[in-house]
Amino acid sequence: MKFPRHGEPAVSPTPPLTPPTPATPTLDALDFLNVDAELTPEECTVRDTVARLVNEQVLPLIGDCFEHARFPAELIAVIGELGLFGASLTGHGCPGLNAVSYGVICRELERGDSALRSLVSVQSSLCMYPIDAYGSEAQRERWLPAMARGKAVGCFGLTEAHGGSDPQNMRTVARRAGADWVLSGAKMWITNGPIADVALVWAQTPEGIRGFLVERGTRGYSAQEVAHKFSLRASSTGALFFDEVRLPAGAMLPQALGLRAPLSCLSHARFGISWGALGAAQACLAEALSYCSERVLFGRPLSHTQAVQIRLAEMVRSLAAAQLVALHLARRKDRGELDPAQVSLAKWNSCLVALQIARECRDLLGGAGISLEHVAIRHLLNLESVITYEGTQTIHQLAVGRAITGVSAF
Ligand code: TGC
Ligand code: FAD
Repeated sequence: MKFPRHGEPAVSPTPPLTPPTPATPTLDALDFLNVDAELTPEECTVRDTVARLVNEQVLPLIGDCFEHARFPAELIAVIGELGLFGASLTGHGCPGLNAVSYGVICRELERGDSALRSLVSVQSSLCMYPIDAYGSEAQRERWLPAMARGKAVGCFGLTEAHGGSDPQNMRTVARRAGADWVLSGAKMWITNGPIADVALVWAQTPEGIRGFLVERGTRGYSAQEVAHKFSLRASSTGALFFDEVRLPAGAMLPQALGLRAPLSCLSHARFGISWGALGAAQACLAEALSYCSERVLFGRPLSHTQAVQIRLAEMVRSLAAAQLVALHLARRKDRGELDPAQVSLAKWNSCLVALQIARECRDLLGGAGISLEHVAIRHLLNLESVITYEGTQTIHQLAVGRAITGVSAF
């Protein structure tokens, strides 16, 4: 045995590392279980159309919009021309696409930014859907064709400043004044509020909660942008104020009475979020994969280390499972078999999965992860809103808890 002489290294120096062999992935991290292979040709066409819009017209500008808190209003017309507003509705200029197609639209848009999915969620599920389901024919004709083309924008005013989780406790009221109504109160955190041509406002009446269509410019109605947001900065969010706003009888949605009506709209929008949030997660994961395969530390790319592969694999696992849940939910929705508590489970699951993935990806990028040069921090900050609006995580956990125990613990 040869002992090292004084001054010689005890072990031979590490031989120079051979350059890593080029990686050849065999499966797609963003769709590990090939869930998209289950899409019909029509659903694929919808996906590819929205993907092109996002790649060509959203991604080049969205980082700047986020940084400067600018809502990209120029995209409204483009989205309208593609028929993405009110896509699930039939008639009045709407294409009558199925639930999977609506999900795919939400996913692709949110791969760009949650602000754009928010725009479409509110316009489609929270404004056009209730006008279609609960409105008069005159209200449908007045608003649906214009909203479908992006010529008019709507918003949905349910939340009030004293507690959005408990909308039954709203203080906005509408009282009858002859044939008219007089609306008083305020709404808070309303997506599209400052830019909306029409606000669907939910108010207490002597008969129960009712919905009213309030047009921009109506005397006593004003909207104010919410400042200082550090999330959804490319979305327009506002407070709405109603100071004795006089509305004609035709402003009330005749078929909507009670909290059931706004909650039914939320079921549609929450379904869309269960797909949408996964688009944000895909964007973050794609970025982190590429970064980790190029970032060389300690002589090898990050993606060649066990710890990083385990973290990437964990993200793929939770994303793939959430994708299956979303697709299953969509097919059930198309068959009319969906229970609202199932939507709660999916909305909660997708938001949590996406938020965890965004945070993990942000971390894998190290210091670069806090820069808007990369997408992770933007999606991470957006997802803090997405997990809060349309019912917080706790609200959805309690909805699932109620469904499995029969006891309401809200
Ligand atoms: P509850 O007793 O549960 O229900 C009252 C009536 O409504 C029916 N119902 C539903 N119907 C359809 N779809 C649903 N999801 C429904 N949930 C309940 C229910 O059957 C009942 O009908 P009926 O005929 O017996 O009267 O009412 P509750 O007061 O106990 O409410 C429970 C709770 C907490 C779940 C509800 O208040 C709730 O969901 N709170 C969260 C509020 C929320 O999500 N707000 C969202 C505001 S909009 C928004 O955030 C838009 S952001 C959009 C974007 O930018 O993308
Ligand atoms: P609260 O209801 O005050 O909740 C505070 C905390 O208490 C939360 O953690 C919640 O989970 C918890 N909590 C509540 N109840 C319970 C309970 N029983 N047990 C245990 N914990 C509980 N609303 C609209 O109407 N239209 C819109 O277009 C819209 N857009 C939005 C856009 C953005 C960017 C944001 C941030 C919000 C938007 N909202 C909108 C409002 C959103 O729906 C509410 O923020 C949400 O419902 C929560 O209400 P809140 O903020 O008042 O929180």
